[in-house]
Amino acid sequence: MNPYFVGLLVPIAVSLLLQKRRKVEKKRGVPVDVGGEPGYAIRNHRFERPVETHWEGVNTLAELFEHACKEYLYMPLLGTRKLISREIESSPDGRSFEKLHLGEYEWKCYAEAFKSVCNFSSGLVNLGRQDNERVAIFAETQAEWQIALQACFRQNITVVTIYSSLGEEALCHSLNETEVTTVICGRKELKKLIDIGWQLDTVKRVIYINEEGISAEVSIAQNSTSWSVKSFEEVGKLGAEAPVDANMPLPSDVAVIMYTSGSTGLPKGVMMTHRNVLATLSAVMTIVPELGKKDIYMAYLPLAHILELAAETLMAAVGASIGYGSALTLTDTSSKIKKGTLGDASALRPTLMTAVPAILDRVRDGVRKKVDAKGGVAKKLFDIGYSRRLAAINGSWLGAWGVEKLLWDRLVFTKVRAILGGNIRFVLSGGAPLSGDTQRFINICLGMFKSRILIGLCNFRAPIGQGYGLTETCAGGTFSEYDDTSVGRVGAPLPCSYIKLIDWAEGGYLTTDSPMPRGEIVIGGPNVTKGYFKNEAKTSEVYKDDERGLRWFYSGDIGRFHPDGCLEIIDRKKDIVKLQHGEYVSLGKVEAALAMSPYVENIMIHADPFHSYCVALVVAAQNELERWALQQGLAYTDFADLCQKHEAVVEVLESLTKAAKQARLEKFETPAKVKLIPDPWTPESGLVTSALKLKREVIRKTFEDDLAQLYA
Ligand SMILES: *[C@@H]1O[C@H](CO)[C@@H](O)[C@H](O)[C@H]1NC(C)=O
Ligand SMILES: *[C@@H]1O[C@H](CO)[C@@H](O)[C@H](O)[C@H]1NC(C)=O
Ligand SMILES: *[C@@H]1O[C@H](CO)[C@@H](O)[C@H](O)[C@H]1NC(C)=O
Ligand SMILES: *[C@@H]1O[C@H](CO)[C@@H](O)[C@H](O)[C@H]1NC(C)=O
Ligand SMILES: CC(=O)N[C@H]1CO[C@H](CO)[C@@H](O)[C@@H]1O
Repeated sequence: MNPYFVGLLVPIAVSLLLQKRRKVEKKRGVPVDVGGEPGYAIRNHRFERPVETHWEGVNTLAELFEHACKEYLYMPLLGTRKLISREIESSPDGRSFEKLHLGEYEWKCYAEAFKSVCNFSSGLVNLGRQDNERVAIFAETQAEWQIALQACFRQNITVVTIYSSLGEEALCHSLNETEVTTVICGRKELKKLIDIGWQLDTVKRVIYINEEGISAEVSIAQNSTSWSVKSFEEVGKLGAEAPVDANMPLPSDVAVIMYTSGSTGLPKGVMMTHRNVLATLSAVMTIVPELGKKDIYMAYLPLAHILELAAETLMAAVGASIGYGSALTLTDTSSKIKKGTLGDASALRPTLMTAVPAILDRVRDGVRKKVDAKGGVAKKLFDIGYSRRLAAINGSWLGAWGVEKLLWDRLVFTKVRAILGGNIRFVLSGGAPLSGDTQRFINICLGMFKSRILIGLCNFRAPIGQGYGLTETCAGGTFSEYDDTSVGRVGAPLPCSYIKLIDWAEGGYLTTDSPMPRGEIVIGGPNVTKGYFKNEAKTSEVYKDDERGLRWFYSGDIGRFHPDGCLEIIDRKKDIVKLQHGEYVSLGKVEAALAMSPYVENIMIHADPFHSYCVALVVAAQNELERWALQQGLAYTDFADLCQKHEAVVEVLESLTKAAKQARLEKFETPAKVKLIPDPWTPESGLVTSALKLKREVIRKTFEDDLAQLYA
């Protein structure tokens, strides 16, 4: 026989055999017997007891950082881009945009970072900080943030974190409630502080991070407040001149009080101990493959978000490098990047990044738009490549066939990967459930086949891991493993958590449901935080200690367990409304289904218990709607006017009804009326959180009159 022929046959045969074996589903979570309220509980398949620390002899975050700095001395840790120029561009309609030209990354190594941390931490003490006084970090994600954080840990100082996008009232509340004496901030934030200065009883010191143009604010603060105002460098210098011994915390000491932007009411401060955060980091260590010195991490999400804080702390523990950027400068086409210059990802070429679903949705839409715009051969190629890969991931060996794989890689996917720098091997998505569609798209476009032994035998590695966790559980929860290519699920419990479902009879979710147990998600383990700061009532409402000494957090989310032990989030208790005739409408589910309509940029379903139908507020997708209007020859003055047109409303409603039919929604779930909104919902407008989740209460209030009209 022709030896080439044999050479071809063997891998095919082996891969077919393997494929048969793969059909036996891997168990990722297994049932476990736990205390507390009865339910159906699952643990990680590899760990019988929740893990607490991955690093021997390390029990706090302060020890962890010191340990890493001593080991990785001259490896790069913190990278920042230098600003080359700032320009103002104006568009034809008179609006102006700021564009940045940024340089290469400049690095601080572990040893240098450690020195900065020690100096800053000594400086804080020298400034006159007393025991028990808390420090707030209120700034955008940047290297100084991380240095300040580690500096506080070394002096057993509890750090209060605040979302940059929180409103004035919430900001006042958080600083006041925690009696913060020292605030570390950037320019924008200093401005906000000055505005509310008269309400801040406890603040004595402000440390500002030097940014272009901050001197104006500094001089206002110096003239009009009683604060002692110092720059970040001054404090470091103060510490270098008079070093102070470290005052290391205990594992049970509170490391961070994190104020989360609640969708209702004032934000609540979640108290996280060093042990809590360490347990989460240790768990993630076991899950992301081969995390270490070779990794470069793209840091751009808000550090006041537990996902980012945990990710960066972990990177600094394993010898990886952290390059700082921002959501507005992430890619070459990001809105603040000067045309023809590099975005953060292209300059950094990261291997790892975190993302919230909204950002991945944008990447997906961006690629789709580009491909559609090219049309012709390019689009055909993309479509074929995409479907071949989909088939390959699905387990058909042909698509994974080496040569073909390389071909598609060259032709199509290299270009897509280049958007995020070309080296991404893992994206951690959290903050909200990722749509299956986006997850599949990113998997296919960014995924890599790891060939083993023979070129034809390739293992597909999903580049995206979806986590489910909450600030209250210190981001501990579930995590989808890298070899899990299914979509729409959030994976098995992290090794630091048990996940339990308990009955929610009123909503119709029971652990005895078939084919899968369903119920409210309750999370237990060493990662579950102490509770809300100065809020006993709320804490005891959602946290419970069981008779075996384990602490549980009641998430309010509804989930179900697949037979392999992976969790799927299917609903939220708060987001289910009972209509007049007793039917339940799950707002999130309906919104996700209707978002498939091309006219929808954002959508909120509103259901009123006194009516038998629901209605929708739709932020209209300008491009699509204007294109349709053009086709129809519909005349209008501007987009706001188009959104008012009866014809446009009818068109969108029809499109929504179609999407609802496709998703097999019930009639009562399909909105009967719709209001089109021309202006996008952004965190700045306060209508969505910084993770771009809807703030239902705020939106309802803002569009009160419109909603009333829809029900009139
Ligand atoms: C750390 O600070 C807290 C209060 O801020 C205090 O209760 C605790 O005892 C301190 N820990 C150590 C090891 O000094
Ligand atoms: C700040 O807190 C104190 C009590 O700790 C309270 O009396 C005061 O009204 C609060 N101020 C604001 C602006 O919330
Ligand atoms: C602050 O005070 C200094 C000196 O008293 C003065 O030169 C400066 O203009 C003042 N700045 C502002 C913003 O009022
Ligand atoms: C992949 O598999 C799923 C279910 O196993 C199936 O529904 C889908 O059609 C398959 N897709 C392709 C492109 O083969
Ligand atoms: C706050 C909290 O729940 N702490 C617990 C963490 O886990 C250890 C051991 O699993 C418990 O002893 C703590 O009480």
